[in-house]
Amino acid sequence: MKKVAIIMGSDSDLPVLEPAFDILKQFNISFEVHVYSAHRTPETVLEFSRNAYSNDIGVIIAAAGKAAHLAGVIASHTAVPVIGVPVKSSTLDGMDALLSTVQMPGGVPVATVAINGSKNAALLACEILSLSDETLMERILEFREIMMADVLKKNDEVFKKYSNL
Ligand code: RP5
Repeated sequence: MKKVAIIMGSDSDLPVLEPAFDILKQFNISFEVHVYSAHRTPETVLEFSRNAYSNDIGVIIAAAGKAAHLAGVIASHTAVPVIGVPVKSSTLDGMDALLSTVQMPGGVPVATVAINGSKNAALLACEILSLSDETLMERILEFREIMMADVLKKNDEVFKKYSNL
């Protein structure tokens, strides 16, 4: 199976990406992690993006804060799917990164998740890879079943504790 690449604009973004590492490990997906910045290391970002497909990368997760151009710049140099994670790292509460990541011009898509939404970025990456791997698809469906059971268990508890019938 192809691997996932997680790119972040700064090592200060690392805490936001921990949930993505956990999910990918949980689903046994190989992944590589880099600190590359669209603004501070533009040549490295270009080289990484151009070689992503031949390096057997199936999905790229790109996380950045502030003027977050990383995901868009990567997407402009490769047709490997790019998932953007806007990072809350400034006085603007992540809105700057959200808009910089999500507002891509037509023709160069970036699948943008919520601010700091690296868990969903990893799950989406798993879903993309699962299209060519039935076992992975089954594991994702199992994950959903467990999530559903957890929520319904909480519903029972809350219903019993707070309802006043
Ligand atoms: C962005 O600027 C990074 O992705 C990070 O979220 C933000 C701040 O970077 P540092 O100044 O902490 O390195 O490029």
